[in-house]
Amino acid sequence: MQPTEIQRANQSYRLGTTITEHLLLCEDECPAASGQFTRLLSELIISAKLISREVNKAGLADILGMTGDVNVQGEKVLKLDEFANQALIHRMERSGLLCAMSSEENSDIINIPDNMPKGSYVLAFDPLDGSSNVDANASIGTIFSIHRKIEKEGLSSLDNFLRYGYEQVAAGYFLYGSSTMLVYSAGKGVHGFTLDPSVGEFLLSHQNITMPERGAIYSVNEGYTEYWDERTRAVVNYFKSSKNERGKPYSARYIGALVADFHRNLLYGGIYMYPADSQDPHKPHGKLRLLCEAAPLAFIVEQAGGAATDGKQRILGIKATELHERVPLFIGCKADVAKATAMLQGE
Ligand code: AHM
Ligand code: MG
Repeated sequence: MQPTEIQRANQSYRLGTTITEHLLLCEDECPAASGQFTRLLSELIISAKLISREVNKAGLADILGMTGDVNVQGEKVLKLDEFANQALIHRMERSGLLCAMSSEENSDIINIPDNMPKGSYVLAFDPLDGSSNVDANASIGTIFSIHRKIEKEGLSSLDNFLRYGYEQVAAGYFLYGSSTMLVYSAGKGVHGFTLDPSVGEFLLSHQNITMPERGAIYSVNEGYTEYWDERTRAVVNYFKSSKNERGKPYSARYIGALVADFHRNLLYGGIYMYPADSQDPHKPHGKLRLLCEAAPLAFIVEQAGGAATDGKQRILGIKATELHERVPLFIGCKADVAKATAMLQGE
């Protein structure tokens, strides 16, 4: 009898296909691969393990009074999001794999110092997405987007970031939840790995993740209803009053951490929405950043058979015009996103 997908996943997890083995296998299938991409992901993984370690003891540190500005040794204690940002910058700038970085936490591009070796990739990241959830012990994550450097005379570092999302060579996220996970795509499907703390390795736990055509969950912060335009309200009302494919109402689920809301919908099927707040002068284009949030998750969702739009166009078809550009985001199962887009267009 052939094993089911779940049996295969369990077996692969128990027998321990590590992320490194997985990446090396992928390299073997691509003769042009130089190993640089594998090294880049490995550096990200080490950074994420450090972040995961700090996230896991965040509550404890608080109880022990270690989250003030200065700890008992007189050392400055970093807030978790600052720690995550610095952990990533510190490792990645020494990796020799990048020509520049951009972080949600830094207003400008982070150039690789002159005394460090440079590489041919460009990295954008949100070091700790959903960090306002830390004190409540809810899931948070790190999102990353990787582009290849454009080899052309006279280009500025900024030109390497102001690109189309479809040009990404890979994207993914680390989720610090009940377990720590890595979900990534390099353009050949979406794969999930779970950190096994006893062996200190990410093991393949979710091979080839795919989304159903329609979901059963809608995720949006409805507290902002008064800021939305009529069409956006109609879209949310549609999901509240429709039945899913099993004839049941959609469920509302909203953690308030994009990466955690996205991950649940990726696995269970659903749509996440952060619309433009047309009545809120602070968020006319919504809240989420194109380069380090919307585009990498759009890359993943499309690889899993889903879709992502800003209500007018495919997120991956938007060319960024500024580093911290914000976009409305409707992301999830293909049919749900298509319905939302059609309604937003007045169809
Ligand atoms: P952050 O990157 O500063 O954490 O902000 C983005 C977060 C997303 O993770 C989440 O989906 C959203 O903000 C929640 O915003 P709101 O509280 O407005 O619903
Ligand atoms: Mg974020």
